[in-house]
Amino acid sequence: MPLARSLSVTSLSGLEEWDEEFDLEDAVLFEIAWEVANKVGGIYTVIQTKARLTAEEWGENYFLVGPYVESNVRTQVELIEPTNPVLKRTIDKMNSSGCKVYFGRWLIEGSPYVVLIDVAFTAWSLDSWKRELWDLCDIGVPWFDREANDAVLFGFLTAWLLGEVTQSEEPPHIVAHFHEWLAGLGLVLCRHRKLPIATIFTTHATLLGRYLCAGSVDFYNKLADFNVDKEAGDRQIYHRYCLERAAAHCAHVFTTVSQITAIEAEYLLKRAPDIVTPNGLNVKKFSAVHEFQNLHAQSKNRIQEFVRGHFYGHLDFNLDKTLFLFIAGRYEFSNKGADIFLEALARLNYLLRVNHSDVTVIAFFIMPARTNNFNVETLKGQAVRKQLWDTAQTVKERFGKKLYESLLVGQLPDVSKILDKEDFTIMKRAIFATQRQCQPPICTHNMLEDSGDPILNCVRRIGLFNSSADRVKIIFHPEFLSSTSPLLPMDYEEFVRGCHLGVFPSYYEPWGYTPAECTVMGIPSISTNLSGFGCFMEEHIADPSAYGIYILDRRYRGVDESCNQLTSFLFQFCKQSRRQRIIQRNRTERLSELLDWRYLGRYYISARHMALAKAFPDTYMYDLHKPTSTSGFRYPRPASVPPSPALSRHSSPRHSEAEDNDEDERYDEDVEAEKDRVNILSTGHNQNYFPGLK
Ligand code: G6P
Ligand code: 1S3
Repeated sequence: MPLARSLSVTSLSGLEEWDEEFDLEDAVLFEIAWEVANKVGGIYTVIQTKARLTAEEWGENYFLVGPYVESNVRTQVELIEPTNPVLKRTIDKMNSSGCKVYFGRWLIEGSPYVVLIDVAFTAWSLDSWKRELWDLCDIGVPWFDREANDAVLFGFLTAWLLGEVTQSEEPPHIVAHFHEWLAGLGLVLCRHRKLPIATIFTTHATLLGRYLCAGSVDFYNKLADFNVDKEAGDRQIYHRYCLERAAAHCAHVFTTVSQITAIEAEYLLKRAPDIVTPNGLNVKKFSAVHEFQNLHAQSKNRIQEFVRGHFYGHLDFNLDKTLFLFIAGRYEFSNKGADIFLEALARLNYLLRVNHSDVTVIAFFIMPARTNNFNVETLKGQAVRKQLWDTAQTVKERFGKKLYESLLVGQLPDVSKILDKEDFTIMKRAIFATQRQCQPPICTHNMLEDSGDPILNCVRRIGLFNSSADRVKIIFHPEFLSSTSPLLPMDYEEFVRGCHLGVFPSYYEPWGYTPAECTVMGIPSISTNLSGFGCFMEEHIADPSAYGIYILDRRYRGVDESCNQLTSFLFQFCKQSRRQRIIQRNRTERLSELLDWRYLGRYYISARHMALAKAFPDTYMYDLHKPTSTSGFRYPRPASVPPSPALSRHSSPRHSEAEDNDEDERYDEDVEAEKDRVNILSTGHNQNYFPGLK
């Protein structure tokens, strides 16, 4: 097989240079997951964003293995003949034995090779493989669990594939990295068949953790007490749980995506991870600092347009003083913290009202639920807005024509006559069309389970119905965003950029990509100390809130107290001036390098080296005492402005409350960035803080 290269990964302050000398010349990496070229949830993001860095490191020796899903392949994968002779032989052999295995390039950054397996095509083997699984490990998979059946097929097929690769004349050193329980059986079989393969298993969320948290249990305080077999049995997921636990125990190296999931795994899967592999992102840095601020302004304008339509007839608030908050993700009402977000919004509404605030808050809930399309009232809102725009354009044209004709004959127009009766009629008709008997809708779609929907029921209970008196308005969009939507034609990234604050007060969140994505786009966010992301940021930033990373305490406080803390974060945020928001966004964006795979990829590299050394001790050595944790590394507190944005004074001596103009904002941004830079350098915190700046 062609040669692979080793890689030097960006180092940040407080961490020694990362330039691992590990000879990977005859090693090959397979990464196996159900979400390869198949978006289901967060694992897709992990694999897709990491591909570029991994492909740089492993070159032609990197292969992703996933399920063949025709609709995905049509849009994301270029099918080609296998480039590698060993793989070609393997795939041909499997295909001539009744399987359907495809080879191609996944059309994402890094264009990694993918091996895609059509599990349905081999469904005829399901019964015999299930019997084998039972004979081997006493795990019985019930016929009705479709996902588990897929996991069995996928597991046997990936083990078959890897087994064939090891049969070549000069087999390479193989590392096989399996993600999540759905791919875990392949690992168990590789070990049982004693294949010469270094194996890694990563869990992104434990099955039991997710199920237990969704119920009403005091999860984190009871972690040590759960009778795991009974709990899994009660929830009818015992067979899945066994597959997950077996994979965790059979792996040479076991990893979790965060420290909090490490603790969870230790109690629920009964194995502590060998290393934590936090999730990164593929960060694209803009060459100019202001570029992402401009993008915020552009996207915000588009959200404002939508709001103009949604609230037609009730636009009695100042859009320039309206803040857009949002929560987004899988619709797990309490796991994702939508419950306490709503409660905090009700309390915020009260605070804004009694304090006679002129700020309005619009909170978007982007969580997919079962619907049968947009509702009429919502679509009508956008149609009315469009009609008003068209009317304004018509009158403007007529007005312009009359003005032009008057100037042509050398006269100033008679302003009292320039709009005639017809113009007024057109305008009055348009205004009449904006009359509305009902309040602006909460939900943009017709919900199939309206009466049982947790968000809608909570809104009914707290009474936030988008009335004029309310300072907090709610819009529930129960579908993921798309740039082709007739209602809100924006993709997720554009939408996030246009908002002011992402709110993710999750109770169960092994990592949490949503606040991480906000950070790299320079949008502040609220997460919790029960989420992997929140804990990671708390560990690595001296004063997270100064950087727009608000971390809610859901670990040591009761629900009501956490809710009060969330309300206070929101209220403080509402009190910021535009200038303070701009400065805060600049700071938030500065953290993005911390979340870049170029930096976080090092943990995956370590896990692979560790696995190779365990599986092939004669060829590879790994110093198990080598520091791989980031402990000790911390971003310093920003120098220029006191930590809490609510208390901070403006850093420019020229400032007065009245002058909130962009010139001054720009000046402040630059002054602030420079002060922080000087501080970092002079405190010696940061020999290598910004790449290229030593
Ligand atoms: C960006 C733009 C500014 C704009 C500001 C609005 O910084 O570059 O021109 O004034 O966004 O910020 P806001 O927090 O009020 O949406
Ligand atoms: C899981 O996806 P989820 O949203 O179901 O895996 C993600 C990727 O590791 C992680 O970010 C998330 O917290 C987990 O919950």
